[in-house]
Amino acid sequence: MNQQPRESGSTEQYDVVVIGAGVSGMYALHHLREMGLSVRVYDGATDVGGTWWYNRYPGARVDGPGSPFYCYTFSEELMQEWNWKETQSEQSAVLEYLEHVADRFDLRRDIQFETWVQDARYDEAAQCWTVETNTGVRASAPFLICAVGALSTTNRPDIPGIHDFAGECYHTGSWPHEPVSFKGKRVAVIGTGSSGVQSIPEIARKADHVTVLQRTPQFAFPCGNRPVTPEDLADARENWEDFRAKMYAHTAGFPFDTHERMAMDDTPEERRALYEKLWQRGSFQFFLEGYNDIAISEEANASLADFVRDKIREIVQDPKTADKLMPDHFVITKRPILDNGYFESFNRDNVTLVDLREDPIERFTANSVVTRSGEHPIDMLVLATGFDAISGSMLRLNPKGRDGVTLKERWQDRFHNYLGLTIGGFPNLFMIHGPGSPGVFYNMPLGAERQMDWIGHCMRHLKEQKLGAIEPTADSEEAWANEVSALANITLFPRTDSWWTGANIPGKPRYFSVYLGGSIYYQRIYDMADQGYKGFVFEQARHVDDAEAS
Ligand code: NA7
Repeated sequence: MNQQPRESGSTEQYDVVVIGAGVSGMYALHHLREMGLSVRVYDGATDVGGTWWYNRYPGARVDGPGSPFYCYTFSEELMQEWNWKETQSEQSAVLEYLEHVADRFDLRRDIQFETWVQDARYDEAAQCWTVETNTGVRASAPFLICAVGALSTTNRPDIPGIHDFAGECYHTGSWPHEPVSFKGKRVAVIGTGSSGVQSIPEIARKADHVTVLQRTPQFAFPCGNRPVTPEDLADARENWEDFRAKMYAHTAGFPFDTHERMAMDDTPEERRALYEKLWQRGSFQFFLEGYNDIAISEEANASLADFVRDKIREIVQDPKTADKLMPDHFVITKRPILDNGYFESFNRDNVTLVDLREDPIERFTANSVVTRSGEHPIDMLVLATGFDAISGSMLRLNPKGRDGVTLKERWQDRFHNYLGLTIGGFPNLFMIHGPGSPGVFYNMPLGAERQMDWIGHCMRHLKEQKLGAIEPTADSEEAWANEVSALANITLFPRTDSWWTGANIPGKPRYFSVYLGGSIYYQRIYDMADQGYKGFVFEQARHVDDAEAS
């Protein structure tokens, strides 16, 4: 294959087109270049970072298990030289890391920024994908990799009058690059997921007044941010091979131990003691090192839910406000939230909580939000309303596969796919962190590496066997769908409305679309490869490529 782009008419020719220059697309580019392939990456932003480029709202930080293990693992040198400062890195620190990766591996020369892919279409005769962009650039390649992000397509609520609101309006998922001043302003925040919970305390410290418009009360846990000490870094560096092996083996891709006890194995006193210890330490270890049946057993779940509800009552001074903040779903069945003083914010005089379940929004005016109980004058509206997650960015791209069938048509009732990587009728298209993969339930940089390595393996197989196209069979897609659902149905996750189930987007198929097998997934996808790519069908290559011809 050829490392140089080729021109055919006004269409640039590459071996692979990648859409997205976030964590996944950046690694895809690096890996494919190492394979000797010519690659072009397109991204709408002005620089690398994807999610970390867009989500620069106040308080944004890593809210999963954190640094130094929320990172790439492909380069030991990268690990050895990068100094993480905090366990729950701020958005700017993660972006700095990704910019460093782009510099270090000279990624930007193959990325075209400020370029949206508006159309992606498969040509069956030519066995290739052609993408059209908003800059007029058109490119073709046998392979298309969609690294479009699981949390990229913002969800903007359609509330009467919202477009008449004349004040400043920002979505946390596409926050301005210029500084936003809250000084002297009355701010309304819609949404109390991770973004709302992270931003509300920060906004409350600066604004004149904050009105929190809450639809669903949330469980939130102390983020437990602490400095990454020189000793932590030295340990990670000296024992990097061991840490890396542990990450590969761990169900969520982090080098942590898992707790082998179930909640009811312990007495109520022992349970509370463990919860209290984990609460004091904070961080995502609460879930990874807590009881292993919280997401499975109703009784176990209730024991933790009660503990957190008690904490909310302890922290929030006004009992009526505390009542409104009481979550009533199974704990952790919405994305667990790590907070930095969220519940304490409601003890401030300048923060008001509106419970939209009893006092719904009726409309916006030019300078207020009107709920059933009355009008709240505001200068700024912050939409912390989340994303059309996991499948939303693929649907926004809406590629056209065989016979011009669009992904929207193919995915009307369910996000049909095989191994979370490929889609029937869309040959040679690969998704990273798409539906049907562990995606958002796994260390995302590591997950991207592992999926991309498999994709590279698959491309090599096609090349060696002189095959021109690969796609899954309908049977294998159905079997995979059953496996995804069977795993999810063991748990309580499908029983709660969340962006994991698509319930946050009106009209979206409602089912739990993440593969919950954790690291077993990576064994499964390589097993399929070892069995001759079981579940796929192939077409012979119709064209001899330039490299072979020369
Ligand atoms: P989330 O977790 O989807 O939270 C969105 C919030 O916005 C949530 O509280 C929603 O309530 C609320 N929402 C959404 N639409 C509306 C309308 N129309 N009216 C009122 N409230 C609404 O998104 P985040 O950005 O906070 O977090 C996404 C992930 O990014 C996060 O998990 C991290 O991984 C990073 P609901 O709960 O649906 O009733």
